Amino acid sequence: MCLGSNMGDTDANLANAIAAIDSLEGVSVSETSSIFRTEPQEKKDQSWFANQVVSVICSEYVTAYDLLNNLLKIENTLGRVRDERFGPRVIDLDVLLFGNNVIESEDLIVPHPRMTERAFVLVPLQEIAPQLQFPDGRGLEDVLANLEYRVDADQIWQ
Ligand code: PH2
Ligand code: MG
Ligand code: MG
Repeated sequence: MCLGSNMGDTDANLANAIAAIDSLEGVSVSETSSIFRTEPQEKKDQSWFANQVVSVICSEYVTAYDLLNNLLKIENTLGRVRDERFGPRVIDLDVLLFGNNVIESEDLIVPHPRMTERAFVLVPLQEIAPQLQFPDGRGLEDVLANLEYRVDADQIWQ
């Protein structure tokens, strides 16, 4: 999943979210990327984000919807207020992939519909899963090669 924050103590928000995800029943955090400082996308006039990508191992009885609902609860607990779409947020927890599943329901779309356009997702993802393939068979490297972005140390412009 992709974690993002651009309000308050962003790094503490990410760390608190990871601890909360790891303490969910049947879910354990396996890999965590480093934290990147990323230029805001979609809505440009807001603070830069701290973004991080983590992978989790789920018990077989945890569904993508269980995960989604628990992530929404964690967002609320950490003080997320939903007002403006794409606007500033204390914490955003997005399911990117769920194994090789393809889900297109009203509540949840997996793979995340905008992930292949977002360097702030793909660059951290590459750190923890360089060999990753999307359900349609495309590799992470090919998808990144089609994007215009710049990485300098922990900063990502796009
Ligand atoms: N999240 C958004 C909109 N734009 N930009 C960056 N850099 N990072 C984000 O996490 C982000 C964003 C909506 O979820
Ligand atoms: Mg998001
Ligand atoms: Mg979200």
